[in-house]
Amino acid sequence: MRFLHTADLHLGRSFPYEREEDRAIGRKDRFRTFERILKLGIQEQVDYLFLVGDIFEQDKVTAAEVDYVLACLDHAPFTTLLLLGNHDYKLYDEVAARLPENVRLFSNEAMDRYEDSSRGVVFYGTSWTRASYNKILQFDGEAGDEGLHRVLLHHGNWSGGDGYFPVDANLLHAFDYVALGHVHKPTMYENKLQMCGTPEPLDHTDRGNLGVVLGELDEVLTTRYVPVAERSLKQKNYLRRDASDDEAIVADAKALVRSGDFIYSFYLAGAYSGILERELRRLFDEKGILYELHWEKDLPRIIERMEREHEGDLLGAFLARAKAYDGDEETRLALCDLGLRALLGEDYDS
Ligand SMILES: [Mn+2]
Repeated sequence: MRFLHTADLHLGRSFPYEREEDRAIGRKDRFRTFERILKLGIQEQVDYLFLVGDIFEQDKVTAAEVDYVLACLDHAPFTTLLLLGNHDYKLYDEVAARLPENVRLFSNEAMDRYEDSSRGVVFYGTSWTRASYNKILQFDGEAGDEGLHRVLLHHGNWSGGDGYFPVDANLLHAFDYVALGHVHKPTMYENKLQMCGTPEPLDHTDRGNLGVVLGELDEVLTTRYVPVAERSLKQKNYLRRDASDDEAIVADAKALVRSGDFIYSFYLAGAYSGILERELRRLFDEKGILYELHWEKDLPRIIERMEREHEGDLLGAFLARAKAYDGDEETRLALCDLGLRALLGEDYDS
């Protein structure tokens, strides 16, 4: 029995880009990745595609998009085993009403069992019915499984007592493969227990060449992690001591941003420069690449210096009022930062 195992596509959502037009691209990326996963399944002639929860982002995906996904699965030459997780459980009735013949949706009422005796395998799984569960998935063993390989599909953590429906770690012995979803980082606990991770980056920590698990379960189990992501994250840190570093930073960034296959995250530390920031943004925008730019500023130190330098003028008066603003420390700092930028523009260099 050959299979592909994926989860956490969160179709309808995007990588959290700063700009709305980038988020529209990020949203599309996830559908392209879904299509690539289907293609991979066809190429690899798998018998099953495991979709282990959070395939959709229930509050962001449209009904037409759900239909599109189901139509794609309908045309696939393999069987899809689908269960819904904490981000798509509300779509249960909608999906159940439109379910293609070759898609099996695991019940959201009890642990569901699906036997494929011709391939000598039995699958267990359950869909979520709510956003969090303070219970542990348990399995008492079923009669009638003799001579069959047992596979568990589950959306939740392995072991651990969180509110996200973890699996009872003691039942590892009962299964030949445990296909988990939910945590976005791929984690191969052991060969027969795998958290596949998201196949397309969803936040700044989803690094690496993300993919899906391709496996074969017969006498033995073999699995392989196959990259499928549309884009991967590239991160670069720059330290700007003063204006004399600008030329080198721009040259380095220019040499780096060659490919649209990446999401570039630039982290700048040291002396802030509005001029450098604008120059970098213009460079990246011209190349049409997807990026984000963050300054790690030592704001308290900058504000302190500004207060000293601008005691008695308009800027000093603004800072005094902003510092007295009724909010938390982070809000006050952000307010000072925003005001300094508005009042000083490109001269806002620390
Ligand atoms: Mn989840």
